[in-house]
Amino acid sequence: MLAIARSRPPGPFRPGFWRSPLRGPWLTAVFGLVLLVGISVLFVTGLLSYAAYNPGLGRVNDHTPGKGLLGFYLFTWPTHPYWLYRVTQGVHVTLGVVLIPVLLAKLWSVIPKLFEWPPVRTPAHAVERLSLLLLVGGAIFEFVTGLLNIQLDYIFPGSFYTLHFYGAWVFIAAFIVHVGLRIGRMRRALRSRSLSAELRTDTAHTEPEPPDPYGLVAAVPAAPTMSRRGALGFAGAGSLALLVVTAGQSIGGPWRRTALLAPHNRNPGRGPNGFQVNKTAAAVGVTAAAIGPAWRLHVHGSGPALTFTREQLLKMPQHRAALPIACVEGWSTDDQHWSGLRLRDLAELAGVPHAGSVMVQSVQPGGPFSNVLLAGNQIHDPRSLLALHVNGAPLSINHGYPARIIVPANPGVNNTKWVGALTFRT
Ligand SMILES: Nc1nc2c(c(=O)[nH]1)N[C@H]1C(S)=C(S)[C@@H](COP(=O)(O)O)O[C@H]1N2
Ligand SMILES: [Mo]
Repeated sequence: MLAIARSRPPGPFRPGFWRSPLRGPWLTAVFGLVLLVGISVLFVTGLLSYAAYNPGLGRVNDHTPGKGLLGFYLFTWPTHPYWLYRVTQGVHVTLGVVLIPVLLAKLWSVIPKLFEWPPVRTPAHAVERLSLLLLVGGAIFEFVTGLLNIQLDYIFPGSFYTLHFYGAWVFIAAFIVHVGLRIGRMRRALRSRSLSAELRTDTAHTEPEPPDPYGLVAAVPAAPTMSRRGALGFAGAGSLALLVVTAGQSIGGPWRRTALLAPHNRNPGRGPNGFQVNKTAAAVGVTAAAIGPAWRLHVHGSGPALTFTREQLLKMPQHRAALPIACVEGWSTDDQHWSGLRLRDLAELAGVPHAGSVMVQSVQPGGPFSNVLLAGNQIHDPRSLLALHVNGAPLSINHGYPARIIVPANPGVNNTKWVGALTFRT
């Protein structure tokens, strides 16, 4: 041990290397408190997002069939209020983006600890450092996979859910241990200085925090080039800027134009079909032939299969519902006025009036999202439609012509476009 201690490498491993006079337990605790609250909300909204897919319905919807006990909290996702998923997922994605500057500031404030020497002092110290590896690694993994997913669409084909879901549990376990170990220290540190006094202190009057036993305060602090107020303001302004260019994609209305970071066309055109398209028909290989005059809807239930042309569907009683599309990527549309057939009427036609689930199949070839299971409560909600029209016009090809699913509070991905078959089961 002594030999290792003596062989301390140069550079960041030397106590004199880290010289910012701002680092200290108080500043770390302020960022830590914001992350404590924010990450708790991220975790809960993330669990809700997973529940919203109704993975309990079976293999078709469940992208993490090996989850075991981790699905303990799953429940049937409600259809009320109809904007539920728009809010929970909008908060999840927006908050995740907004917390990035705070996460970076927090990591900056503790970075000297990464270069502790000797790297391991005692077995307990080794366990603690390992838990920090899971904590920091887990945080970076969750933020990076989340960001890639919202910016580049499904860069991890089919497995984003698996990675982000298991990553979240690893991360949250390390997070809970970390909070348990540090909450006392955080509270003491927060009480050690007054926030309002810090916010009135300029650079010239900025003094280092008193030396601390944890090694955050610089051993040889440099003269300040920025106040603590400046550091908090810098991170806060970063978060605010991200909020302003992100939140509009979920809030909608005139705010949509401020969503500069939104990956999905901020200006999706005019007219009845002028709202965001996630994937175009061409992008997913839906051919003109598959949705042309030869298209049929096949409805399976208790009796022989029923087959309908679009004209036949249009002659049946049409119902209306004003519902948004809300995507797992955080963007959502404003309420659109859909009309078409009620899923519960189709269930009745199929001879399964008390249907407990329906398997929705798209004419889209292959792909993990062309088959979806919807639950009984979703079928029986009178606003759940197999939509043929939107805002008074026939669905455009990119919005799912000839027919698509629209269900209140349903994650966008389960509102299947270009539907070819429905199979109702009790
Ligand atoms: N067949 C099929 N349906 C689909 C998709 C798809 O790729 N294929 N994308 C889903 C996703 S992820 C979303 S968010 C919504 C978007 O609907 P919109 O493009 O009409 O806005 O459609 C869903 N329905
Ligand atoms: Mo989506």
